[in-house]
Amino acid sequence: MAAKPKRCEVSVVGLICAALLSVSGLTTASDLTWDDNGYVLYCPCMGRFGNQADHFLGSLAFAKALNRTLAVPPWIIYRHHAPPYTNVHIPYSEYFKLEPLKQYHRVVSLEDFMAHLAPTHWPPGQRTAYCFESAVQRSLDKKSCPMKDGNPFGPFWDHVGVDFEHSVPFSGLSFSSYYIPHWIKRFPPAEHPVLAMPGAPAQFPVLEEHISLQRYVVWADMMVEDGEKHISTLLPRPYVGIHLRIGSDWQNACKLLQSGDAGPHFMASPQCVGYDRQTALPLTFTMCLPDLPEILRAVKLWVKKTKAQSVYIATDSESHSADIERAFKGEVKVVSLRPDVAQLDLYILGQADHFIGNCVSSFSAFVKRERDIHDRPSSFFGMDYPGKKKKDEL
Ligand SMILES: Nc1nc2c(ncn2[C@@H]2O[C@H](COP(=O)(O)OP(=O)(O)OP(=O)(O)O)[C@@H](O)[C@H]2O)c(=O)[nH]1
Ligand SMILES: *[C@@H]1O[C@H](CO)[C@@H](O)[C@H](O)[C@H]1NC(C)=O
Repeated sequence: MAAKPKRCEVSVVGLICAALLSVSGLTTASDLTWDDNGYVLYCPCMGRFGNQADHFLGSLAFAKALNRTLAVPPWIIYRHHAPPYTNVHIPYSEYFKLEPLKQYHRVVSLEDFMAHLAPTHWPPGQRTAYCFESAVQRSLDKKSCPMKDGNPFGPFWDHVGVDFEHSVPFSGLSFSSYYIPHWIKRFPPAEHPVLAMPGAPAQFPVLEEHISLQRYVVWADMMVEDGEKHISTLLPRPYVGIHLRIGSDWQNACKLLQSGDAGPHFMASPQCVGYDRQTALPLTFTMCLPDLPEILRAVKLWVKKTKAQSVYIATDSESHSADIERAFKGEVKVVSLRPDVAQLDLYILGQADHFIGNCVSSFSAFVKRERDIHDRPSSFFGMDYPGKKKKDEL
């Protein structure tokens, strides 16, 4: 294959160029050699993007600990409100680069694994599923791992083109680091080359020790280009980015906090209250579901502190942009794109001069982790100085 161009010039043929790049970027069979230390395959079958991203970091760490290559799955996007009204499977590399992951550990995209390795090394007839004993009890036939029972399980493995012929149930194991030697002993790669699992071999939320793996999750060039274009045309700096997670599904989730006995750890909340239950700060209802006065208070505070020229609002429902504009008497530009691709919101929030997130949301957590890597400041609604990182100069 001819040497591929390093980048596309920005031009009217940009799209064509991008298409050519992605074709020449395809891994050829000869690039891929079988890893005798085996593979980890999983379905990112729990939750939407933020949950899947948390699980991805844990799975990456798990594969490395087992010294198996991670088959990086596509993201599952639930498009039930808009065409095609079904699950869409977006290759990892559409949003992020695969290459930087390799600085941490061996990876291959699940698509390349299926196209170039599976036909020879993991052919139909030899596809074994691995799952917890307890999952077998929940399966339809009570005998096999429920790999394809229900949504998103069935559509995912159908998309990948896999049926499972055998099941290996296990118990007495978990995905924490304590059990790694047990995994290695229990499933030597010579006998169990491909550990395919119905869910991520990871915990939610992401463990504290895996947060820094976010540094290997690097935006794809097309995402950067698109994101930067929006920022430079719409958002005079400095700008404050905010994540409003306030829709009806979220309102219901936050109700669980109102009883008061939920404790500080709820979904992604360890990111702001602290991972240690003994020392965790209290989690308030407002931190989960900020009302308009709290949204305005926090935005005003950080716009003032950062002398922001504009505010970017990412939202799962309402943007409250009119209220926010009014709060600044029109002197601060207020922008909300409501993009079709939620990752564009993530990108723009990641680049903001200050970010105000929702502590309980894993969508916010993605942004917070990325910003921490680059030393960009963040806070949360209902809590201006998260964690121990209280900055005196602010
Ligand atoms: N575009 C966009 N989508 C959002 C925003 N907030 C939430 N969403 C959508 O709602 C989903 C929320 O699910 P997750 O990403 O898993 O994050 P979470 O906030 O922890 O929510 P749950 O998984 O529902 O508990 C996101 O993946 C998006 O699809 C937003 O600000 N902008
Ligand atoms: C890990 O796997 C790689 C690739 O198969 C191999 O070269 C290496 O020796 C393994 N490391 C250990 C510690 O087993």
